[in-house]
Amino acid sequence: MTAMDSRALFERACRVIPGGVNSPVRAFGSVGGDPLYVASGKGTRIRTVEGRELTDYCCSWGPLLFGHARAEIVEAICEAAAAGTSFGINTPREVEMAETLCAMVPSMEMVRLVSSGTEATMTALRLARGFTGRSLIIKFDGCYHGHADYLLVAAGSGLLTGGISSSKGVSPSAAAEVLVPAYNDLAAVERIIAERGQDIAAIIVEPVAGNMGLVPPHADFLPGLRRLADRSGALLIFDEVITGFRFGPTTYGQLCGVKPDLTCLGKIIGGGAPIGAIGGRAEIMRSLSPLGGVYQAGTLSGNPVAVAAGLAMLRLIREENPYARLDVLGARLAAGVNARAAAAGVTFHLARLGGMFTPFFCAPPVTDLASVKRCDAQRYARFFRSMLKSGIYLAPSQFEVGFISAAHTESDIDQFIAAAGEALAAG
Ligand code: HOZ
Repeated sequence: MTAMDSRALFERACRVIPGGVNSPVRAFGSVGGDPLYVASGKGTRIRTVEGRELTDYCCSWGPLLFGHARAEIVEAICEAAAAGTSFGINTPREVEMAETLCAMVPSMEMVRLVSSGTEATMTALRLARGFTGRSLIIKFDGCYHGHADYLLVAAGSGLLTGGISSSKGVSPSAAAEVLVPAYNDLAAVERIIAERGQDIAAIIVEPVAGNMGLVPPHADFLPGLRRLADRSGALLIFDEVITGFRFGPTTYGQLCGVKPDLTCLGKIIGGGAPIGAIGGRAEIMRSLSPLGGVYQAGTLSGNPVAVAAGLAMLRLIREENPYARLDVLGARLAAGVNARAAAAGVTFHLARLGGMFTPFFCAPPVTDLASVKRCDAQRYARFFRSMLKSGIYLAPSQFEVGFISAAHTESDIDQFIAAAGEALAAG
C-alpha cells in the first residue's frame, strides 16, 4: 500500500465493510470525526497511518496489560507461529495453559479454551442450561457479555453507545428467556428468585461492570448473588473477560472472596491474541462434550499462537506483578483529573478501580445503568476530541472504560491530567 490517511481508508472501508468497521465500538458515531487507522504500537504509544503518535488508554479494550508489542509476548508469538499456526490437533501448550489458569484461579477446577469472550459466555450459558435442565437467565441491565442472541438484551458497550439496548434479529423467544434487573439491585434479584427461582439456569454478571462505563459492585451485591444462586439452584457465572487478571494475578471473584460456579475469561489471558476460556467446578465442566452432552467446539480453540501469547502474558504477570503500580497510577490519575474538574466547576467524576477508569460527565455515584444514563454524552464527545487533539486516545464512547497499562509512566499520567484540565476548562 502507498501513503495512507485515515479518512481515505475509512472511505474505502465504508464501501466494503458495514459502517467501515469490524466492530461497532471502533466507529466514532457518538464522538464525531473519522475513526483512526493504526499503523503500529509500542509500549503506551500507537502510531496512526499519518505518523501521529498517541498515548493509548484504550489498550485494545483491555488485553494489553503490559502495553503494545511487549518483547516477551511478541517473541512467544513468533516462535509459536514458526512452528505452525494451527493444527486442529492437540498441542502441549494447551495443557500448560489450562494448568496455569487452574492454578492462578482456584475456583476453576477445569477449563476449556475458545477463541473469544463471546464464545466463552455463550458456552457458559449453554453449559448452565444443560447442567441444570432449566432455561431462564438473569443478566443485568447495561452489562455486556458478547453478542450471542440472548445476551444482546438490555446490553451495554456498542449497543448502549448506539442507543439501541437490544439488538434486532434476536428472536422474541430468546429474549423472553432473559430477565433483566438493574446492576447492584439485589432486592430485584431476590424478587425474581422468589417468583421463578426453580426455572433459573444461571445468573451471569460482570463482577465489576465495565461495559456501561466503570460501575463497581456494592459490597453486598456479589455475596448476595452467590446466596440467591445457592437458594434457587441456579449457577453463578462471573463474566471476567474484562476483569480477569485486571486487578490482581487472578480473577476479581478470587480477590473479593466470592466463588462463582463458572468463570469466563478472555482479553488479558490472550496477551492481545484472540482467546477465551470457560472454567469452573469440575462437576459442571464435565458436562461438556465429549464427556457430557453439552456440545461446544472450534477449529481455532486453543490455537497455538494465541496460547503462546497468553502463556507469555501470564508468565509476565507472575514475574512482575504490576497491580500495586497500576493502582498507584490509577489513584494519581483520578486525584489529578477530579481536582481539575472541580477547579473548572464541571459536573464530572473520574471513576476508577486499579488501573481501570471512566471519565463520567455526571455527579457521583454511578451505581447502575439508570445513573450512567444521567451522564452528558455530548460533553464526553467534546472531551474525547480535545484529548485526541492533545495526543491521548480514549475509548470513543462515554459508556466504556479506559485502561492504564504497566507500560504507562507517571509522566504519561501527568500529561493526561494536564490535557484533561484543558479539555474540562474549555467546556
Ligand atoms: N468489551 C469491549 C468493549 N466494551 C468489546 C470490544 C468490541 O466489541 O469490539
